[in-house]
Amino acid sequence: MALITFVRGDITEERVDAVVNAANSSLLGGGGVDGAIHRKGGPEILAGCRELRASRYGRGLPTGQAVATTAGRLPARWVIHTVGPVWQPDEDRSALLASCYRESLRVADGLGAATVAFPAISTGVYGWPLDDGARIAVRTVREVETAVDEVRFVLFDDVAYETFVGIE
Ligand code: AR6
Repeated sequence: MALITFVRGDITEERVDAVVNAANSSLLGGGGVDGAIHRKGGPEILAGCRELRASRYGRGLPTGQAVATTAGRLPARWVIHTVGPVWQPDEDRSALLASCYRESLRVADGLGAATVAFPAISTGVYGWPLDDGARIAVRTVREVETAVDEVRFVLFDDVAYETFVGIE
């Protein structure tokens, strides 16, 4: 079981082996965490994503799955891209959100990453309520069997930080 830690900050500044990106299926960039990672990490990350689109993921990365590229100029070795579900009030998509955390850690294990930073997947542009997104994130990571030593949740503001820290 990994040690779980929480910090307030910008995920692109974390010194970890792998940074998880809240991407979209296209893998070709976007706003929020995704935009920040590509801006700061530089064109090598996008080049890696384009290669994935030209090979294994011709139709894009499905929701709930994860795949790694270089981290370019970020102070990390890899970016693990995962696609969170868009919040749907009339449909329970929690299993897909839990899958993002589980699959990202499975990819991290495959890479031999010891430290992994996660953002609050789906709780921005994709509209997932923060409380619920935090509960799924923390509880899923607690239950996963992984060789990762530390899972660090990197929360962008005080509200997100307090919410994650308060999950029982
Ligand atoms: N560091 C840490 N957390 C951040 C940062 C940052 N630099 N920037 C935003 N957050 P989002 P999603 C927080 O929208 O909801 C993109 O366009 C933010 O406050 O990045 O999964 C993709 O291409 C929020 O709590 O991801 C997809 O199309 C959390 O990170 C779509 O957005 C996630 O917000 C994915 O939406």
